[in-house]
Amino acid sequence: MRIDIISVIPELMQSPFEYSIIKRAQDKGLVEIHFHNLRDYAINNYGKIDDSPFGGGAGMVLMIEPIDKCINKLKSERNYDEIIYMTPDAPVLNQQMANTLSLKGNLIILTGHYKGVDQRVRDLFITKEISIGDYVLSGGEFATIVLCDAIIRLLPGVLGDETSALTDSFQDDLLAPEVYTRPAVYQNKEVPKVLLSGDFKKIDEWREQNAIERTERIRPDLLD
Ligand code: 6GU
Repeated sequence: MRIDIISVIPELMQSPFEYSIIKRAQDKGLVEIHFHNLRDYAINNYGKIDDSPFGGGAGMVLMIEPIDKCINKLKSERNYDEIIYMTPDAPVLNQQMANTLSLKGNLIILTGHYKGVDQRVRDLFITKEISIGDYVLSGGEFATIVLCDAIIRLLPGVLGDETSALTDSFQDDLLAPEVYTRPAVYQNKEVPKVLLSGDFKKIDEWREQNAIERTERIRPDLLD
């Protein structure tokens, strides 16, 4: 997979890709991440990429020309499966969407900033719009990192144990069951006995039941 990320502040997004699972995925050649600074596609020598909204109002709007130039340069080099715009006024990311996107080859992610982008960018270039939840961030950069992480960890070969992504919370619309490790007793708090029993059929049943109970208590909406 190849992901091209277009942003006004690509620096803000670099370090999360330099550690742990996401770093290893790149080192193994399973994903390539390319950052593009929108400023490099500015319409003048002063680096202009935004302007005030027609009709008035607060904030600046990202202009269409720099985004057009950047997206079209990328599209002239390869085909893209999706051109995604990160914005709070969009469908909210869930595991199903991450699963679907993890099957794609080439993605562009346009990261919004300021008051957003000229609507014609969305109409002309964007194939999918994604929010990461019902709250407002100052820019789409952190949302972009969240989306990339959710996708990359699903790529075959990224997680050591192939089953571990399948047992995540949400893969079957249930929260993950509780987990425990040593010591078996801590300040009089005991690990559920079944987990120490060595009876794997019983353990699987307990985990399934625990997942259902936790989902009913914490996220009943998932069971609707
Ligand atoms: Cl994608 N962008 C911003 N700015 N805020 C958000 C978001 C995205 N998703 C939730 N809040």
